[in-house]
Amino acid sequence: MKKIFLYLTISCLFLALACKKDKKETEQSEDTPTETNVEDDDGTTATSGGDVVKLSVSLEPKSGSTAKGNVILREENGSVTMIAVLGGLTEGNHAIHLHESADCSAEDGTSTGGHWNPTKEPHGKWGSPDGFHKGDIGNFTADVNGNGTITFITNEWCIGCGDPVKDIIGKAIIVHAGTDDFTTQPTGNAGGRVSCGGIIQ
Ligand SMILES: [Cu+2]
Repeated sequence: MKKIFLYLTISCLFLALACKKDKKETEQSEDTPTETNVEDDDGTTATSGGDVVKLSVSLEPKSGSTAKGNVILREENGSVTMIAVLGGLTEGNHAIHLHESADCSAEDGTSTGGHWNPTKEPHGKWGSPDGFHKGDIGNFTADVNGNGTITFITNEWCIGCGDPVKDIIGKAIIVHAGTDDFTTQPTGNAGGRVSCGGIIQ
């Protein structure tokens, strides 16, 4: 009986110590990312040499639709991230492109011109070896409530760098009524233009 008691006491002690050690390790692993973040922040300001460029674009309804939203564009270290958040859409897939001109004045959005295609390639799926427009972002899905979002990251764009094949300033973001088939030239047969926003700095 005494032996069992002793055994239990030792086991308890061992467990308690193990627990303490675990806690310490957890605390350490929680600390590590914080330190890394601080270093990252320092690195961005000290070594990148390039500023972070951020731009917000509002999209207004077109062609009698209720589709509107907001697009955040952010350039850092040679890469542009686009986050588009749309609402008021019909449920299902919608094409989203960059078009030639930031002019959204026409009721049907046609004042923005065709797809932005500075490299004069055929229309296609982004990254296709057969070619694609620099404005061929792709498709995203709107849910049953008409809300949809898409995140797109590329190093083939810039915000205000002046390079005619990269600079998205002065272009328009267009959301279409339908789906881009990535095949039909030069539009992808994506239907009417239901939402429009000019990329203006
Ligand atoms: Cu389009």
